[in-house]
Formats: sequence, C-alpha cells, structure tokens
Amino acid sequence: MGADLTDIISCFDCEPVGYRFLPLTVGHINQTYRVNSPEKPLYILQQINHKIFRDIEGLMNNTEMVLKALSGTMRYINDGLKVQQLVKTRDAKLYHCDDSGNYWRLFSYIEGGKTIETVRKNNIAYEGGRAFGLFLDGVSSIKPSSLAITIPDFHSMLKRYSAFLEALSTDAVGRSSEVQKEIALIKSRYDRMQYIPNLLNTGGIPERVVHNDTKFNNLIFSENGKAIAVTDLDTVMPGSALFDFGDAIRTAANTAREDEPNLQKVGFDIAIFEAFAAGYIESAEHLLVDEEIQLFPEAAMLITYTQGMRFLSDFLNGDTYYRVRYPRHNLVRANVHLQLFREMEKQMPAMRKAIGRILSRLNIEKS
Ligand code: GN1
Ligand code: MG
Repeated sequence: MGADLTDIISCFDCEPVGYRFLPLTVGHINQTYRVNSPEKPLYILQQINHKIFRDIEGLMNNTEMVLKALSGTMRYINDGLKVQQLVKTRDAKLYHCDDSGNYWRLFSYIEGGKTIETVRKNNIAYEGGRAFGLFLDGVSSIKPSSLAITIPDFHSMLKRYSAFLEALSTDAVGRSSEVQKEIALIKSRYDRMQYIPNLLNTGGIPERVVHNDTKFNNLIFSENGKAIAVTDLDTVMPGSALFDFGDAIRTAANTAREDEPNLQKVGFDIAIFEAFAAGYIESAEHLLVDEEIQLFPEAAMLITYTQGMRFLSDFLNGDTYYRVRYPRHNLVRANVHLQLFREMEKQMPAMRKAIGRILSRLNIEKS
C-alpha cells in the first residue's frame, strides 16, 4: 500500500505534528492505523475498503448519525461508555479521497483502552453484554429508514447460502474437493437453520437499528475490565437484535480464537454465554421482547453457522473478501466456526436453561 500517511493526515483538521503510524492487525476488511504524536496515541486512521463498502458517502453519513445518537443518550454516557469523534477534513468533509481513489477517515483515539480476543472471565463477558445492550438502546432513537444500507442482505443466511452454492459450483480455484466434509455439514443443517430467517421474513421479530458486527474485539475495555466503548460502526443498519447477540456469542463464548488451527481447543463456554446474555438482557430489557430473548440460543447457532459458511465460501472463491495471512486461513476460520456450531448444538438445552434463569431472576427483582 503506497499512500503517504503523512500526506493523508494533513488533509484532516488536526495539528501537523510529526505523527507516527502503527498498522493494527484487527479487522479483516479495512486497514487501520494508530496515529501517535511524539507523546501518545491521538487518532485512529482508517482506509475504508471501498470494494466492500461501495457507498462511502452513505456509510460515513451513517457513522455521523450513530455517533450523534450515542452522544445524546444520557444513559450511554452515564454508564461510562465513551463515543469516538470523527475528525473532519480541512474542507469539512467526513472522509478524504486520495489521488489513487482510496478513501480515508480519522477518529479520535479512546485513551486507556484495549481489545480482548478471547474472553476468559465471566465479568468481562457480562461487561461486553452490558455495552452492546446499551448500544442497542443508544441507537434506538435512529429511524431505521434514515440509514443507508452499507452492505445489502448482510445477515441474510438465505443469501449467504446461495452465495455458498455459487462458490461451490464455480469452484474458482479448484478447492472444493478438499472440503467435502465441511460442505456436507453446511448442507445438512440448512433446513434446520431457516427457523429464524422465516420468522424475520414474516415479521415475527421486530426490526431495529443494530450494530451487525458485534464481534467481541469491537469493544474497547479499560485496564480494569470495564467496557468503555463500542467501535466499528460500518454495518450499523436495520436488522435484528438476534444478529448482534449471536455474533457476540460466536466470538465471546468460543474458548479459542476465531482462527485457531487446533480444533480441539475450540469449545463453547456456557458460563460465558450466560454472563454475556445477563449483561445484554439487563441493559436492553426495556426494548427487547420475549420472542427475541427466547431465540437468543438459536441466534447464536445461526450466526455461527452463517459465519462458517461465509469463510468457507471465501476459501472456495480464492480468498477475495477477507484478508488472509496464509493460504488456508479462511478454511481454518471456517472449521473453527463449524466446530463451535456442533458444540452449540449439544449445548442448546443448557443455553435455554441459562436464558430461563436470567429471566426469572429479573422477574423476581421486579416483583
Ligand atoms: C469482518 O473486519 P471485521 O473483522 O470488523 C466482517 C464481519 C465478520 C468478521 C469475521 C463488513 O469484520 O461480518 O463477522 O469479519 N465484516 C464485514 O470475523 O464483512
Ligand atoms: Mg467490521
């Protein structure tokens, strides 16, 4: 990547003081840099992947709208969550387009923060749930139709399945023969996984403005284990709380990283599930309806299944979507998700019981 980052940052409305740029490895889509002044980190600079996010104007307007809604939500702020600020360009735009046609944006840096890849403690899971629940509350003032659709059908399992079949029949790089077991598993669960998509289609579950990319490392934590910010707002769009809950669980309750090559390390941690669910339900209780809460276990399975299918499709397509560090990286990620999915199938009754416990505790507290 050839852009001169000093040139890029000089287009934004900030002091021109000999910055240093540190490429960050989080995220599979955009390229992110931490911008340090000589003394301390000050900004987050991002090159937006415009092959994936085609409507940059819409995306950045969404971001501005979401940040504004969150900043105006007293509960969000009072509960200790910080809101990133967008630094505009010198000509007061939300992003900069460079000479090569690449798009850039600049955020303020949230101080004292770290991200967590593998969740090992229940109180961290609870905190994460609380933060994503508060986020749901914070964006509930936004009218769904006012947001641009940054990626159409983002969480449509049915569309993702069609794309998977397409990748399979094209077999662009001749990889299908080595993934027959994975293909068989995905096909065998397809009918079963249509339960939530059918309910969404028939209006059985409320449509809301949701985050849509609630992997756990999109939360920023303080050193003492408090969630202090929710980041990565690119896919905030109309959707379902089931997507946010499920996506957070596939990352938080996995005992391994999402690209752990040793599948024996991949397990489903029911205690983490329960702690996250408690935080999420408690903080968004006034919004969530019973139908949604009861479907949380099913949603965790659906998102894990779909994510496995997305990684496998990208492997079959020759790694055109997610950034990979080695040739079979997407296959490793797919297998982690399919393994986690199988573990979740076994623990479905335990997940349902956990949700039941949380609800009865909340009911007792209310009465
Ligand atoms: C991508 O780039 P990142 O890590 O924020 C993807 C998510 C996936 C995730 C898998 C726009 O998110 O949907 O869940 O990878 N984002 C997009 O870890 O496709
Ligand atoms: Mg993302």
